[in-house]
Amino acid sequence: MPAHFFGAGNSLFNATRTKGVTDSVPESYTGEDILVDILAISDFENFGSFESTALRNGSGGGYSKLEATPHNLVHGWIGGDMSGFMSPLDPIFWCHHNMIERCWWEWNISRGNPNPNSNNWYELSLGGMFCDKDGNLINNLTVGTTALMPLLLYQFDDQLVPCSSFIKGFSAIPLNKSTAELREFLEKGGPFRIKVLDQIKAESLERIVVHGQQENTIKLPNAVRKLLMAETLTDRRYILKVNNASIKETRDAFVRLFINPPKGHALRDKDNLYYAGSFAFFEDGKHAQHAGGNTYHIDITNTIKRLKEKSLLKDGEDLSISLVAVSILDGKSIPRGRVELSDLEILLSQGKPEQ
Ligand SMILES: [Cu+2]
Repeated sequence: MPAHFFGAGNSLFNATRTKGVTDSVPESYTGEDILVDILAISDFENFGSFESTALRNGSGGGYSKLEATPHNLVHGWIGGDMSGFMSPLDPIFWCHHNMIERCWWEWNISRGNPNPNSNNWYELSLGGMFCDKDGNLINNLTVGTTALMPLLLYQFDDQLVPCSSFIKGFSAIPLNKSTAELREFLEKGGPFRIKVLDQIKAESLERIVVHGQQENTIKLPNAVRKLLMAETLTDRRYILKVNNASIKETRDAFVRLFINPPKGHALRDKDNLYYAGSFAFFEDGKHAQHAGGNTYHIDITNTIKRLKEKSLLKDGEDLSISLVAVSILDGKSIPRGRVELSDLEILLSQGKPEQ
């Protein structure tokens, strides 16, 4: 936690935080290997979030890796105002979001992955949410406009691209695109979801309650095992879709998923052989029971490959998924009943986004 954000009388200080100047965000939330994995995802739907028709939950949206893990985890870990929808009250919010944007910049502009070519995304209004420098409400801002900001307003100083003369005093490092080409690329977008080749509901029974560092193991139907055992072609990916996940009372928990762990195996960190991914919550705990809960996409391809290589996933044997709820703040157990989800689906998808 940067020291600039602490100290009595400091306008950057916010007393509601649960973390102090001596704390560091755990490596398992935002470490280099975490970001390397996220930035390697080529479709927006699995990199950031799903297509949505409104900003808040219940609009058909869903969380993917950048948003479900580093974004949500840092919000919850800092705590206080930062853990919910009033997070911009804490000045450290702007640093956190700038870092998320830096990741987006790297993914979108440096690596050339397109933003969604969908009007639901591009034309989604942010009107009435921001002011100009004179304090007047801005009513005509859209998500699409924000995608152009690296060309119109500001850039990251180690990633300068050719831009308008608006930014003075920087010598731009040319990418292999001109300003006009880059603008066209940003305005046009591209395919943003991978093609689903096969889809199996793993569980659509009563709600699954996830609690503590105990196993919440769900046996998967044989059809799922068959799907996962099918030869893994290089351009195939396995995505676990978690539906209707919700959290009660607090929002300081996240869920880790493990595939086929042996009975009694201690399920703890991301370095575990069976670890498949995680997702965290970001919502107002008091109003968290909106219809439907949250949806998440978790790419489990690498875990499946690893388990197959080590013969820990075999034909003819049971296949299970274990879910463990962990406190974001201290890694400790979460009381029974705090986290619930209702069904899981496994999607077999094509690796590259398609129109
Ligand atoms: Cu945020």
